[in-house]
Amino acid sequence: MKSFAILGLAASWFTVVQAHTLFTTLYINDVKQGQGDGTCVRQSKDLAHSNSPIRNLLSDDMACGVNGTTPVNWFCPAGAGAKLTFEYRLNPGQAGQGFIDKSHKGPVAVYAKRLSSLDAAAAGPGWFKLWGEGYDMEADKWATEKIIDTNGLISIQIPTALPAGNYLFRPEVVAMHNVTPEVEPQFYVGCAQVFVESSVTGDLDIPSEKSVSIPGYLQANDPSVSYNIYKDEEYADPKKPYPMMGPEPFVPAANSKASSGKVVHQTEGEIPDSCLLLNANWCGVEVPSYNNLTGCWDAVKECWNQANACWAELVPSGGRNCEVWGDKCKDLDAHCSAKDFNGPPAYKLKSNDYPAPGPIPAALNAEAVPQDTSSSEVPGKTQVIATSPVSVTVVVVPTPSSTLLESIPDFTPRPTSTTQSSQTSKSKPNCGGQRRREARRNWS
Ligand SMILES: [Cu+2]
Repeated sequence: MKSFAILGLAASWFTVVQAHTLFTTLYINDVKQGQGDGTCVRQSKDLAHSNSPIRNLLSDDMACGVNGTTPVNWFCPAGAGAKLTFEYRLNPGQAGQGFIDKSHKGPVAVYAKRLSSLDAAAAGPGWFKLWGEGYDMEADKWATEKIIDTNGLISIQIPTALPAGNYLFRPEVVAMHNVTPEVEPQFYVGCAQVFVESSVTGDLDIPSEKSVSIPGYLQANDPSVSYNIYKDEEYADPKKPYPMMGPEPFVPAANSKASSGKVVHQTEGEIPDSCLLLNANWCGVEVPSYNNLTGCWDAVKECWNQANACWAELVPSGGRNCEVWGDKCKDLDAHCSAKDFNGPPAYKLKSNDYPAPGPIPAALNAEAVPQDTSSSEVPGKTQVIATSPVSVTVVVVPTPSSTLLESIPDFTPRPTSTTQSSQTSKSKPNCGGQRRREARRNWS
């Protein structure tokens, strides 16, 4: 019964067939965040239309996509000057099928907003652009075509002078192919939740002309919105330059006075240490220890409860690790059903991750990051990551992570009877928090 219900759910995220796109996966310094996909990423809860565009310029969905005003559980930590990479997928639940249909030509940009709290509003004022590109007349390429070349991966560098705190980073892909006076472009936007760890503290002062409200920053009759790629570009002679959407990018200036000298670390919204396996923003935790059949059944029940919670939180990027978790529950299940109860089965959890669709590209805004010659702390754009005083290796699970969990040793000792003993009471089912915590310590 249970397996049947889960299979039904599992099938539903494969039904997206349109040639659109969705931001599913965040990388920090070339390392995929979390396991499965979608850790620290806000995705639509409408699985069947998850890669559909937003067309209403005045909708709150313009900020972080459908359901994007609701935060997800965690903020991924990134050091000052870290590289963020956003992976877009044509088919959100299946990697490697491309970025977007090639007919979908238009500009690409990345915006950011500092949040005053974990659940501060995404929609509204406070957004600024980090980088953007429209139509490159010299190369005769739209920004979307360049992102097709990088397999749907868009990288930017976090400006080194950005004060520490919680941020939304918002990639924006726009398709202009349908634009007419009556039809607005298609917007494919999403948000990554990131805590920027930095020794720079204090206010973020964005010049008013570079600080925008989303929605509100674009109007239907803006030249950037109503541009007709066929009339103005393909069939015009000479071609009409594309006026880029939105404000000019903002790069906060380095200010040595703003640096406290001490790196501010994350204190809320972190991925808990107790997480054994992640799928997007769900995590499985250790089930209670047991040493008899009753306890075994309780552990199985708890295991399935967690698996059901994983499926209930299913995101468009899929539930591959919900399956992994459910498979482990099946192991437990079979074990309890055994004629001779033999204690918990061996512990083996292996995250089921897609590899990146291609090499992680360089940051597109690299040359916009200013050099600060007055401070030795921020040595300049090419060295920022390597010599930053901020640790940028605060990473939950490297990718591909498939071997890491597997390498965690099996649980021992296995109890051989149902009687209480000091040895058997230490035995746990297949979900071992301590070992995972140790493993994570070793990785960082
Ligand atoms: Cu489309």
